[in-house]
Amino acid sequence: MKHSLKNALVLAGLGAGLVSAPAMAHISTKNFGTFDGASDATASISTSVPGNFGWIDGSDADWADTHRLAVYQFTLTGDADVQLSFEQAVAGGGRNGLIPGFSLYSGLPHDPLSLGGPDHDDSAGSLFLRDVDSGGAITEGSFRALHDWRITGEESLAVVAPSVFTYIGHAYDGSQDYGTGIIPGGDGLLDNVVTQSFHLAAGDYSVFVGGSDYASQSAALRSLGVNGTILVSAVPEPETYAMLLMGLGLMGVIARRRKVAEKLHG
Ligand SMILES: [Ca+2]
Ligand SMILES: [Ca+2]
Repeated sequence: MKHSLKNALVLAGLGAGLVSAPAMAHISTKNFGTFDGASDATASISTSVPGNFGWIDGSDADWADTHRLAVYQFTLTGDADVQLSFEQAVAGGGRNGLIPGFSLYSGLPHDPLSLGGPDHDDSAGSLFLRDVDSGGAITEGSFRALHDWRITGEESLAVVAPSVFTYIGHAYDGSQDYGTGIIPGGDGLLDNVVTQSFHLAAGDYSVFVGGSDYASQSAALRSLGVNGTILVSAVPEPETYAMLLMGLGLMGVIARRRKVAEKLHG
């Protein structure tokens, strides 16, 4: 693409962002909370997404618009086994039907207060990052379902501190092939629920959730309910295993001594 055209697109995007910013739901997260990984815990939060394709759209070559996804976050202060589950929210008039998909990343979006505004795909900074990271290709947004990606709320091409999402894993409901072969990570059972477990170290994590129906991009945008659940399971510490093994060993010694004693006195 010619440089002048790219600049025009950046300026057009900047203009569109400024005009439509108040009406758009830029990145704001639902916070599952902070978990220490030493005890079991769970949390559930319901929200909604516009359209049924936000997640799967980010698995293709031109990425996707984060406005079509919901964002959850959580923090671990120690290692933990974490199960994430997302399902359609059937409550509410006509809001059911989501075919959920999600990706898990380490990293968090900016606190909107720290930049004067939340992260969004069409900030001048995000348009610049998209241009750099795509090698100049046209992108639909900043979201990438299967890779690391970056976004910012900074309205300047001189991006100082983008939010960086480092890809960990993904899963989606059912099975999808939009012409490039079966997209890996489908659970093969189209029942409006998807669940996946991860073993994670202490840190901050973001989960981007949206629809997995690639073909529905041509349909009218409908707000679809989603219920997210996190289940944190304690991981036994190495010392716990050691104590367990020592305990078993001690019981063996006691049993052998008892046998010896019985022989001596029997
Ligand atoms: Ca796309
Ligand atoms: Ca399923």
